[in-house]
Amino acid sequence: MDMKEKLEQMKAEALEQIHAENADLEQIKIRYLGKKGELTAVLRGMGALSNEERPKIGQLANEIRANIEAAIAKKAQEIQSKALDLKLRSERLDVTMPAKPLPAGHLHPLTQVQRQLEEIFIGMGFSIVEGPEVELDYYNFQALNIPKDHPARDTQDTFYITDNILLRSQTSPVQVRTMEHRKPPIRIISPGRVYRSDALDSTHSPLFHQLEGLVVDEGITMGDLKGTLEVFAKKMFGESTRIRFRPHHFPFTEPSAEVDVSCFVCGGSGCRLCKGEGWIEILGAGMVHPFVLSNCDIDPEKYSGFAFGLGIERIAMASLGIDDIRLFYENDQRFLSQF
Ligand code: 2U9
Repeated sequence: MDMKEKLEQMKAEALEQIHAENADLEQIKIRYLGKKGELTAVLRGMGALSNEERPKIGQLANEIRANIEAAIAKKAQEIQSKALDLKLRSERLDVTMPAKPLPAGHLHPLTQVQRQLEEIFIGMGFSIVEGPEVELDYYNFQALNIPKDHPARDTQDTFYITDNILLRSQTSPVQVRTMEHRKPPIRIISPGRVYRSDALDSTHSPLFHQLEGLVVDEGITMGDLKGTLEVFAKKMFGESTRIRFRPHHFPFTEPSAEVDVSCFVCGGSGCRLCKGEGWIEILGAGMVHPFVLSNCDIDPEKYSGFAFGLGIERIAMASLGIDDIRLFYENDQRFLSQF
């Protein structure tokens, strides 16, 4: 085989390898074009050629080198664009697809019930007021007609910080503070955290939430209290709900009452929720004691008022059918996500 044929054959071989499916271009380059490559070896043997043939073969060899180089470059380009194509296809993204919904949380059941209560009273013209949870003994007890030696202090035993500073055991100090700097007419509710040194069990917690209400104006009567609570009960538990007042005693109201609603599960005939009673106790209320009005510089001869107080946990447990108060504070998603 003369040199020309050898070169042509080498070219054909090289091109065939380049065009093969899984061509290793780097290997092919070394094999044919490298310093110890086949083309280089052929060129080395050119000394044996005649003067006439040498430039022709030289030219042919250069052409073949250029051909192989071009074929390798073209194939490399193809491999690259094929890979890019594959990558693009596998990463294809439809930007018009709707986004995956993010799991959204919701309000704590106690907050839901608190908001529901607030809405009802706002609808009746009350405004919301808030106050400190760390209080003076004066605002939590003394101004409310509960002096230092009063037995009511036992049932509302709270956490003392000093002799005169404590965690409030009711939200009533908020109303006292309001009466001190705002004169009647007053129509407010005070929702918030309160504290009592009770052991934690299924119905007691050392931290719980209250919502209290206060109305003070000229000519406020027990009839206003009953009407207000009746509207509240119907809005909260359903239009067929009735209310019942039972005489009671609170130091800060006179007269005082505990208030029941007709059972919203059985309608009054007796069931598991109302323990066969037909009635569920939901709040305490009464006419603001004249001493309390005087303590706040409001003339009890001119003004009268009513007040009420309820435990938000108690309302939430009754209306949501929850039998253990501790569930509210454990932050267990299996519980919370049900509401
Ligand atoms: C002022 C005057 C009077 C607030 C009242 C109650 C009756 C009451 C309890 C309900 C369940 C507390 O959470 S509970 O244990 N509250 O029965 N609260 S009257 O009376 C006031 C408040 C402020 C200045």
